[in-house]
Amino acid sequence: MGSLNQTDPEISCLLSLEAKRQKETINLIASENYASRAVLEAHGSFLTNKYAEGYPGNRYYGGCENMDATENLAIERAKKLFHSEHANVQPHSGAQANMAAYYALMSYGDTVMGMSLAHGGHLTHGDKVSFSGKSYNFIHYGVNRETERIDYQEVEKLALKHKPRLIVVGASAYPRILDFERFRRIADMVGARVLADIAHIAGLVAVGLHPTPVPYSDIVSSTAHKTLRGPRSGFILCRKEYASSVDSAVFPRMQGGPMMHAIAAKAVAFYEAMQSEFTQYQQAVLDNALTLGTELQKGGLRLVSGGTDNHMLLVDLTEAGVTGKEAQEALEQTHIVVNKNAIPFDTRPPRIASGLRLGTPATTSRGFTIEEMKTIASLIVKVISNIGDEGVKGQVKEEVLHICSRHPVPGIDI
Ligand code: DSN
Repeated sequence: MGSLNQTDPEISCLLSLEAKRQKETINLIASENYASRAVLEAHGSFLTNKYAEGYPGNRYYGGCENMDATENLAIERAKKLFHSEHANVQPHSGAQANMAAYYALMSYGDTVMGMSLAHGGHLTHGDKVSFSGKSYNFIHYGVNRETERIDYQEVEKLALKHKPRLIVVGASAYPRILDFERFRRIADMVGARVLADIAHIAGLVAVGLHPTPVPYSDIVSSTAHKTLRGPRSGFILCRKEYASSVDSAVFPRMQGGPMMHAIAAKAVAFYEAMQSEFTQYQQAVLDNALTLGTELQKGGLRLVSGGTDNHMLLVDLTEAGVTGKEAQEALEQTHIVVNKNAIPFDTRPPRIASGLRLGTPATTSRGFTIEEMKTIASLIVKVISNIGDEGVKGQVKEEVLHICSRHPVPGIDI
């Protein structure tokens, strides 16, 4: 067997093209990041060869001694990083972490509350097209029309009315602090349990730059690849009393063999997140998001909720007279990559949307400073204010390529 290039030149070529795309674009997708070379090495390793169904010390296959040690390291590091009593590092993704958490806490058909996708929640928080909406009776809460922040009074009212078995706290497009303690108090009024989904904010939580949900939640689910900068995958934290329900929900109920290469890469990411540089990185993510938001506002763009407390911003393009789809496509022509996003109370369908979601985890990993965020904000404003102007887009693209050339992408050396 030869190298990738010799064995499969087509895929090898696509990898090279993607490396070039990642190097030559400014990535403002709030849920993406660049994993380190160490994380990529573990993830791309021969650990993919090994079956290890079961848990450390209790596997269904021989030859698992190194897998046991690897998974134990990942578990211990996750527990230490998040101050949690128990961790399960086997979920393949955030959606699967949520599925396992639901299995551990509910029966099919139970009533559960979660944030509406249209207001910033996630598909797996009960959207009707997702397994979650099909399997459980979801009641959705959202943001207040005036403040565009979670309406805790509405959450309380809905909880008292519907008496859910579980309240899910977490979001994919919410730029403000989540008050986990408040959700716990509401849940306690009706005897509900709390699942905190920290997929987006895990890196900020790990270093204390977002309040931790761990003391206020029964289970915490997360991905490893967003602000946490690990491999594409999920994991679960919980109290000891839920350890066996969570573990049996993940395996054998939901998954078969764990992806040991991904678990090794998660262990590396947890280790990296314990280093002091990681705290500095997360602070820079916040500083960059704040600067990007302030500069966009100076350029005349409206931010949902008036700003950000975390790594992301939601831009309302209504007054700019441009749809999210148009803005995403125009920016992509200039090598600035973003995603269109519904804003709360959006009148447009999600495929068009009235907003853009922007985030700073990836650019910050690449070493962008607040000075560069100011430039990027001005470029975004320029493109949006001149949406059909090819000349402007050409100029912006040149500037973007120049900025990108000064910042190598971590982990990519081809
Ligand atoms: N698709 C992810 C995001 O972009 O937020 C969530 O699963």
